[in-house]
Amino acid sequence: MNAKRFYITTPIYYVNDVPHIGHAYTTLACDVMARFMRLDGHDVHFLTGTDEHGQKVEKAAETAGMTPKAFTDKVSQSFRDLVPKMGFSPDNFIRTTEERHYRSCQALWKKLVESGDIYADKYAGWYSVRDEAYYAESETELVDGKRRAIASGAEVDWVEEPSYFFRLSAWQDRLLKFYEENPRFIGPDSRRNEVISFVKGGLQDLSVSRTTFKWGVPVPGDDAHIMYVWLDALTNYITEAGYPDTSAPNWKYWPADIHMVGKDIVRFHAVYWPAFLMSAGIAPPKRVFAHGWWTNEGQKISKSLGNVIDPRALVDEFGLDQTRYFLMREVPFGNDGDFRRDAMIQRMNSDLANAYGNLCQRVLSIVAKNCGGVVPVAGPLIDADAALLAKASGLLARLRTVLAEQSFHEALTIVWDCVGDANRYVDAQAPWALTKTDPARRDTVLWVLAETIRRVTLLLQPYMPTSTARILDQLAIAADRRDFAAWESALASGTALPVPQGVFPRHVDPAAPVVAKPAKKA
Ligand code: ME8
Repeated sequence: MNAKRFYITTPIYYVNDVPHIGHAYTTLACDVMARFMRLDGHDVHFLTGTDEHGQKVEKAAETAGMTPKAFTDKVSQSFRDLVPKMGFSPDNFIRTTEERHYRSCQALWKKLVESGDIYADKYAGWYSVRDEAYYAESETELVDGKRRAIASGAEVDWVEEPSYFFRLSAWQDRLLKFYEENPRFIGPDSRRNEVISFVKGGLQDLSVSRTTFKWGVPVPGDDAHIMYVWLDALTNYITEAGYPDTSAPNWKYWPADIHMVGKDIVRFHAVYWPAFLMSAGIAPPKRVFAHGWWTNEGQKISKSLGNVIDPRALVDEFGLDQTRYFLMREVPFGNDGDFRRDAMIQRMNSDLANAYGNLCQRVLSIVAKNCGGVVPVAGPLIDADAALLAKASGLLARLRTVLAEQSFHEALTIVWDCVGDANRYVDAQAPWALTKTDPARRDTVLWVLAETIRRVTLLLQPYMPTSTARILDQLAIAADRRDFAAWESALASGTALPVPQGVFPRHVDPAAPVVAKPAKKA
């Protein structure tokens, strides 16, 4: 079978510090997307990894009293450890300190030289080590009358050194044409507009090498120069595809379908990266999608405030799938969002325990108690049955549409709308009361509900892989009937079901007990 390919990437993370919620968030979004596309029959390649070069990492190693190599080995491992902890399913984990990556960067550099887009000069200007980025004087301001910084607070240093430049200014019109011809290249639209106006404002040539430190990929033929860490880092996406060997097996994945990024690094991915690639004669990625930033209980997250959110602690306290669900549900993907404990607990109790968990538990318990623990037989359907089944059946198409736009929260809203309908249907049909009066009708109602739970649960697998696996086990769905090819394989009456068990416990906050509201009724 020649499945449609889907290559999705996370940013590669700086190893100057341990993972925080921002890292977990981007990778989680990619993970949900990758799992959804796999279930939908695509040949998926999902890449994450670590960005290990540059001044920032070199300094962090120095502060830790370690060599850059030993330091990056250690911190990179903490990002790798986040993979099982968060239930991520990448196909590979790349490190920019790998040999194959040096080869790829140097090959790309040579292509840029061949195309006439690299020239030697001298850089004199401001540089932020925190952002690993150059800033124009006009973007900086004096803080306390001495140090210069940019608006986000990152300090900048004056840098004056010999440097190679990339002729970015020459790419302005071609980039604008590219955005015009590829309206889906940047999402969401607000970011697309920002990028377009930035490029329209005029592009300066970009300094792409440094001479004042050593921790990076040497410029081919001039190893006094180390490649600019962003040129090095962006290249990871094609290194993984086998570059410069375009006959490598993974090259079939290029161009990438989505680079998922945070809003702060859009410019690098949507301006510099397509310019580098086009200059080297390589197709640019198909889409760059930028998500917003989390605050913590209304406050900007920062190390100095000591309010950094450790995703591992969230999983330990609230559970893996609960954390995954909350992060994807609470904030429209693309917007900024605020992490609040009470909101987390509210969602766990109201959406998961009360609405979805309770639906599964109620239905499966009645089946166990009243139908001999087997999938009941459905008799003739009345309008209410057909309406619920039709709603559930239409979910897959709707999710395909919204997830193609990375609208992760909307997909969940759509599914929960159906869960709400199913709960109202249980109340209206009251199957428990039918045992004495009309057991055949009771069986039909329970079949309709179990089939609805099957469809809903298939779709929730990308978000909550562990809990949904348990629910699908309780519905006795075979492992090879859990992808979307099995969407129309309705529950077979007579199948024996295991004893049901609750999957989403209610959470009582020991710190500040919260009385959760019951699931909303429309
Ligand atoms: O930028 N909320 O690495 P990084 C949400 N190495 N997301 C956040 C966040 C917050 N409070 N804080 C940070 C790099 N992020 C480069 C990438 S790719 C070729 C090179 C996000 O470790 C941020 O937007 O600084 C970015 O996507 C990632 O976490 C941080 O990556």
